[in-house]
Amino acid sequence: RLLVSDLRKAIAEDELEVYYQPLIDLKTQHVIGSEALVRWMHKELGQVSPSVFIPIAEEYGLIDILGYWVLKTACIQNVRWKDKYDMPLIISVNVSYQQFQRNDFVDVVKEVLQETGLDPVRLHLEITESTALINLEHTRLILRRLQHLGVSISMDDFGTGYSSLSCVKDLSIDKLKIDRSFITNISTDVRDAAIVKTIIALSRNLNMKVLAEGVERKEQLDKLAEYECDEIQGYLFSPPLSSRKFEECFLAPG
Ligand code: G
Ligand code: G
Ligand code: MN
Ligand code: NA
Repeated sequence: RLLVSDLRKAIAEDELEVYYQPLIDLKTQHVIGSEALVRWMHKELGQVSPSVFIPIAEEYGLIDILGYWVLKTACIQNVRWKDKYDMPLIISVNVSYQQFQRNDFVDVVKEVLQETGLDPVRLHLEITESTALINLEHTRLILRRLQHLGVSISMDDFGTGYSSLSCVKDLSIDKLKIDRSFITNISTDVRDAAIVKTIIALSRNLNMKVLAEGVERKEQLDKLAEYECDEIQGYLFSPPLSSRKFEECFLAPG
């Protein structure tokens, strides 16, 4: 409960920071954008993981304001980078189920796009299967409205839910992000390799992009290249970085 009031303060007092993890085009090995990942440096506890405080924010009604702040901060940063480096990058932002269920969610996204001047085609929103399946009719409608704005939809942690195939059957998804649990042993486990190969083929056949999450080793990358995965993300290339570090490492010339 202490964390709840601390989190409330952290949101109000700017103790949160958005980190950016590069998304890499596998073929060219170029950075094509980043995923925004929120970080909290607690004054006494140090770094608190979002896997701890996001669920708290969801439980105590703080996720709307937190999610809005992340979305807006990430969009502003992306526009800044575009202006400074003439680099049109993708910005991929996680959306919690509660944000997604709000009936003004599309309006909020639209407003953030207008206020920040971000080109909607640069914004990707990540939702999980469980979020998508809470109310399939609602999801279908919301995705259509977001895509009408020009925004793309990525299915996060793909393959870990109970109805992964229903999601791709019933919804208009632009990108599958293959969960890292399938990637971990891809170079040694023939079953994992077969599953990943199949998800990549599925994406191809349904005109979706496909990204592999949690790529940490060269052997994994080689397999994914062999299977012609579009994009990768993971420690092999870079962990999530502060905006300053991201800029230094991937944008600043020289
Ligand atoms: O970055 P890290 O692996 O520590 O994140 C842990 C979990 O927190 C992941 O599931 C990630 O999707 C989630 N997460 C990180 N940032 C955000 C955010 O801004 N919004 C939401 N809803 N989840 C986030
Ligand atoms: O659930 P989601 O995919 O949004 O969560 C992304 C999380 O995965 C982030 O918290 C990020 O820190 C973490 N992550 C990113 N790359 C790697 C990686 O190569 N290995 C592992 N174990 N985690 C990673
Ligand atoms: Mn994600
Ligand atoms: Na994921």
